[in-house]
Amino acid sequence: MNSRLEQRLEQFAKGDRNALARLITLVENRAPESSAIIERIYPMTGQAHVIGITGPPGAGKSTLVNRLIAKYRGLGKKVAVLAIDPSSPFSGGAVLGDRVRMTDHYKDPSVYIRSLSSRGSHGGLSRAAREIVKLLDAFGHDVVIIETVGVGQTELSIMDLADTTVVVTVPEGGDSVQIMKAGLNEIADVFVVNKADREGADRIKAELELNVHLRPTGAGWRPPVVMTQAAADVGVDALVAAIGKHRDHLSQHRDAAREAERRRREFVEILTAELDERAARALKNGRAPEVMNQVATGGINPYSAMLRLLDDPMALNELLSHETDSAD
Ligand SMILES: Nc1nc2c(ncn2[C@@H]2O[C@H](COP(=O)(O)OP(=O)(O)O)[C@@H](O)[C@H]2O)c(=O)[nH]1
Ligand SMILES: [Mg+2]
Repeated sequence: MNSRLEQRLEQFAKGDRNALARLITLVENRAPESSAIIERIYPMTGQAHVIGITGPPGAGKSTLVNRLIAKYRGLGKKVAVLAIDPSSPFSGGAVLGDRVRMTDHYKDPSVYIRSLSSRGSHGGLSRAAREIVKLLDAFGHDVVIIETVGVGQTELSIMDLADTTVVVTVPEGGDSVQIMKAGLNEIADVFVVNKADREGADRIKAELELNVHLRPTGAGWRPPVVMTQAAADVGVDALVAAIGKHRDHLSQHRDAAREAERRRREFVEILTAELDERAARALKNGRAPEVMNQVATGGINPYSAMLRLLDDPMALNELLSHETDSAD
């Protein structure tokens, strides 16, 4: 680890927001130092309550997040928000809208807001999100809110990072069948029917409640359904209460087997992702490019090339070695 990075980590530990921003950028760009950074700050993590907010575009998630920030600030809590920009080319306006809406809090030194683009990042996104959440936690935020659009596998895997997952629905979303189709049903700890000022809110609430009632109650938690009007700041206190109740439930029903499983899964995920990232970097230098060229021209079959690389200790070592003298 170079001395500039050491210095940044020291500044981070002293609460320097610029250092936090720099470290997030390194992790977001999947710099080779990412793992070393997270290893260092790991002992400081585990304090924040991580809240995931997900649901269809336009449901009012960002409006709700903005309200939640104000509520948690009112309780004296330090709050961070990680907003994952949807990759859809049609969402540009909405993303800009998010930024504008959250500017209320930009000047508050106890609020940190960051957005992470999902464009073209593929599998790297959930890893970057996981590590950014760790940085926000280690920095001393009491609450870390992750906002994602509830579509796709990546978004679902990001919600895995949350202690409490809030699924936001709206009356005009049609019906609760949509939510179930998207797999959001299973991950919800709390349901929100936002835009409760609109017609049909009672019906979707009843549908969700029926659904919750029918499903097996795992560890004894039944997701409540909270009605809100985020734009008018109605029902948000009830949402804060429901989220708090879920947190209490989690701390009273700690499940050692589940926690062990979660740690095992995290370990396997980061191990395979790190191998993948190291190999991808190594393929750009050392002896791999030559083999790549032979594969590209059809001179060697890709399986022979792969086995040759992995069976050659020198080549394997190159693939797995840790190149860190790049960017900072
Ligand atoms: N009628 C109504 N509109 C709302 C409510 N909450 C948010 N909106 C509006 O819904 C639109 C989308 O909100 P936004 O927070 O950007 O949704 P997101 O895409 O889920 O983050 C905005 O124009 C909001 O002003 C609500 O409770 N009632
Ligand atoms: Mg939004």
